[in-house]
Amino acid sequence: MFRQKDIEMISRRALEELQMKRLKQTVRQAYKNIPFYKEYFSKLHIQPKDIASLKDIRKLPFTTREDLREYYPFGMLAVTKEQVVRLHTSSGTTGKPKAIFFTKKDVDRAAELIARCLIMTGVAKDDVLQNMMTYGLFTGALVMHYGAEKVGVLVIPAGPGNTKRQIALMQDFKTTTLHITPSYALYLASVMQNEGLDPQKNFTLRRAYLGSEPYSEETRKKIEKFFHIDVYNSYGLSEMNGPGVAFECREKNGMHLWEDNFIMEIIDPDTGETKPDGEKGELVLTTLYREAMPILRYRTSDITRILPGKCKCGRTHRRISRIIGRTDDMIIVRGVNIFPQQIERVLMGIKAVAQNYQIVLESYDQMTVRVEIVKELFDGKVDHLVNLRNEITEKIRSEILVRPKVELLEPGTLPVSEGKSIRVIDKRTL
Ligand code: DLL
Repeated sequence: MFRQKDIEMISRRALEELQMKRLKQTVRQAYKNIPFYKEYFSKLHIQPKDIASLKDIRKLPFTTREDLREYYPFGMLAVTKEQVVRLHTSSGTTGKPKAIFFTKKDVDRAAELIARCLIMTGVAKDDVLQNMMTYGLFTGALVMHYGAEKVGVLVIPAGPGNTKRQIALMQDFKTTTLHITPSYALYLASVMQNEGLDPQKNFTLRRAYLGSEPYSEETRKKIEKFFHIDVYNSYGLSEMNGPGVAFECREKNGMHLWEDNFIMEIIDPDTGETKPDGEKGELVLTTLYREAMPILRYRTSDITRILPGKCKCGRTHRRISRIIGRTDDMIIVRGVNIFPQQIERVLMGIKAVAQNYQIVLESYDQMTVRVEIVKELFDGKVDHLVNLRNEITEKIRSEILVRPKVELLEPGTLPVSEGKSIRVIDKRTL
């Protein structure tokens, strides 16, 4: 059984020693058991013994999504098929899926990381966690489920959708904690609002874990305010177990990335060079404590930075900032690089904006932002709609330096997805 405080408050020196020991094991295991790595190492003229310090990690090859796809289904497995007990896949938007395998120990270790995250945010045995992520090949629900059971909370395996039933479950079983995507949390808020339900009355919610898709600080605030809860940011990806890679503590000032299980690096996505702490770049992760699928220097495509300084909570694992965007999410309009999240931040900071929006790329020069606004504004008078449209247009323009066309819509007009939301419609590639 893990001793939580010991590992979370471990001195940096002891943590680095542990990382080194585990890195050596991981590299040996990958080299010995995965032909892909063996070939790669020989091409680069390196051997496991060349990894003698943490800095030497830079000698290792990157692993990319394309590599995982190419070696699908069993090519990246480091153990026999008899040893694996679970499969998850991550499909992404295009191409072959990626297969992620777990041994029994891997399942248990992933659950321990989740347990660590939950306890860190104050969860105890008397809590009730409603797990509103999709159960199935997606890691989001199952990995959380096992971790929450490890803590001993009551887990309601609700999955997403059927929002009225979700609300009934929350009331009947006195749910205290939600595990939910930000887009579904916004939708849930809109349904409760329409039903005239007040989260402060007849509900016992205390907190929510939001992750699996990007969202802004403004969205966090909006959700916290509506539900009267604490929202904690949760980051992870299937290739690294799923949720539980990095998680916010009660300070809510960036996510502690569990460095006893992963080595993180921030690189320049164009050159692959390592960037110093504090600078923005692509997050690269190496697993340190996995049996079935050790992965070296995985390029996550996620843009973030390592936050400098120590966290007040005393945990020594460094923190990453909210994910700023993905290298493959970036859109270019009129030659300007834009992350959809910049637009979301502007929208969610405007009071009259409701919960849902969509960005439509009409051409290389023109984009339309379609945004739902509160229904009281559709009262037949047009002046305030025109003013609001101008305000939104101007605020987005000053954030991204491109003037979008803005369409104001009534709540409920845009599609809601049960899994990850699709915010950008690219008509240029349709
Ligand atoms: O989304 C795992 C997960 C489930 C994390 C539940 C948190 C909660 P994938 O489907 O493989 O796995 O997608 C991983 O989602 O590379 C990020 O781009 C994005 N992502 C995940 N968490 C966050 C977050 C799960 N908190 C991809 N903020 C990652 C922004 C996130 N983006």
